[in-house]
Amino acid sequence: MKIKDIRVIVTSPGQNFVTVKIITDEGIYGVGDATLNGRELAVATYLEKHVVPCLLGRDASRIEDIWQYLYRGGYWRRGPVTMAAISAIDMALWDIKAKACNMPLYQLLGGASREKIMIYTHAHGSTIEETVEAVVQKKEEGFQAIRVQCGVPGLDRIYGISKLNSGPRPDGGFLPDEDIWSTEKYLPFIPKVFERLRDVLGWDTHLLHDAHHRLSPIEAARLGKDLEPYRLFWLEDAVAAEDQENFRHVRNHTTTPLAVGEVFNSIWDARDLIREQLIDYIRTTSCHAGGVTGLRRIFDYAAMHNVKTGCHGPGDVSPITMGVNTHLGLWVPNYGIQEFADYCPQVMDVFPSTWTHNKGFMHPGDVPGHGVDIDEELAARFPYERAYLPVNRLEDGTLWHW
Ligand code: EZ4
Ligand code: CO
Repeated sequence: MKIKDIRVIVTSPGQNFVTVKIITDEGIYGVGDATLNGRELAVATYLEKHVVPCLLGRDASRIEDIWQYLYRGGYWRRGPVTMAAISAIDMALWDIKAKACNMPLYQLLGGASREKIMIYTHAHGSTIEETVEAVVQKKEEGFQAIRVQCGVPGLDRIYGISKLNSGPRPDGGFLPDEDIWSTEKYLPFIPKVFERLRDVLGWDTHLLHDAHHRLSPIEAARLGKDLEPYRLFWLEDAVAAEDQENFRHVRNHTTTPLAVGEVFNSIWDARDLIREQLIDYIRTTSCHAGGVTGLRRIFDYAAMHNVKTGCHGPGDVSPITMGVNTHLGLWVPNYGIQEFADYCPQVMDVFPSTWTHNKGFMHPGDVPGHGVDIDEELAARFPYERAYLPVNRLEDGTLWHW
């Protein structure tokens, strides 16, 4: 089965998504997600100009060889743009292989280890009471795990959830919005949010929190300690993790479980964290860390070291990534949880999907392949719009982590 054509499709049904569609000479096709929020066109160009020409005519069944060809063979290894491109090709090839075998992807991986996978949703508010209300509502919808973010008094935005842009520029595009941050205001406040939540909810709901890389190791250690009484499911991105050593400091001081990895794009980013058991959950996701092939390798390595999975699943990765992650989650022995931010109906119309969610759990469906497709005609009606994640500054103007 030879690769006959590869299309790179950029569409913006409310959010920019980059999709790869690989078509074989036998008529079977597969799709993969190459979305990299705020840098979409870099990946699309990388694919169109540098990857697609090398793959036309190749045997679509040789997934591992193509992965190595693009990773080792490209000489310039890793990096978010390269790895998003490799991820999308890999997902599309696994989709093709599973369709050719007439099996859902999870069967090829080794079959289901569970009936359904637990997901967590998001809830936030600008005050504690608003936040409590939002969390209670998600609980009533049936979610057993909820990520909670709350506005900090004195800061005008709820951090870590913004998708806003600064408004249209004269050319119709957008530039990054700017947030303001104060660790001094945040640190003493956040434990109060969880204290109140435990008072209202009791102990049978999993609560998660995302610090979005904003703390120093000793600040994160303090937060982890202060949150211990409220038994979080995890504290996410407590510190920036370019330096994996940062996590050792946090780990030494707290029993609050730690999760990191949404910005990682290879097993090397997480090697020390996993090998030394400095984290509890690895958050790499299929469209950024090498597709099925990349994640499978990271997850097996994590399993040897008591680290569970907790894939990134925000609204700015496409439903294809959600589908692939759900197959991986149904199979992987060391499953932890899957983030699920959900999509607006318009996005789901562009990406018809067999995965379903119900009362806090997902299933990938049982059609051959990974079960997610793209409606190209509909996608063409939503052209790319330049958009960015916000940037973040301290109150004195210093550029900070977003
Ligand atoms: O900032 O998806 O856990 N989820 C998150 C997300 C990420 C965005 C980055 O594109 O932290 O909101
Ligand atoms: Co996060």
